[in-house]
Amino acid sequence: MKVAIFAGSKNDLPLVEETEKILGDFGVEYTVFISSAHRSPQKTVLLSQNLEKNFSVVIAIAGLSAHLPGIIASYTTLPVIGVPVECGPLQGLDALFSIVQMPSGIPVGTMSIGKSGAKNAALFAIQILAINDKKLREKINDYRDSLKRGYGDSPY
Ligand code: RP5
Repeated sequence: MKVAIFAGSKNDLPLVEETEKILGDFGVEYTVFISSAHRSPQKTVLLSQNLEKNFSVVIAIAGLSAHLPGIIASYTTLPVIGVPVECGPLQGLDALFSIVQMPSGIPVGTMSIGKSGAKNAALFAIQILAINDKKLREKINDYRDSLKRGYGDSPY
């Protein structure tokens, strides 16, 4: 297993699917865990403490007062990528601030709110794995080429 995907609620699964699709397209193995930082804290801690046996990168998707990525990051030295869910009265701005404002010493790589963040989390995880995987790096280059073909040369 290479990528662990955490979601704070089963209601986050539509966003998880965005991440899964890209990992699947690149042939990267993953496992999905539903575990809340607040409603199932012991389960979250136990899972986080045992990640290093089977995983290389973690993606944590959570909304509202989104402590899930930070809690996981405090229990593992694997890179943790956080994705804020677009939900609740603040539409993900609360989750973005929760995830991005980690105290010095315990980093979480924070993606943008919602679908684009969920997709980029997968791509970022793949780029981390590709450091030691030439074939995966080639796939990323092919993917980037497909972006160029779709949108022309301008990054805008
Ligand atoms: C977080 O609170 C979850 O990540 C979810 O996005 C949000 C709302 O959870 P539910 O009440 O929809 O289960 O824990």
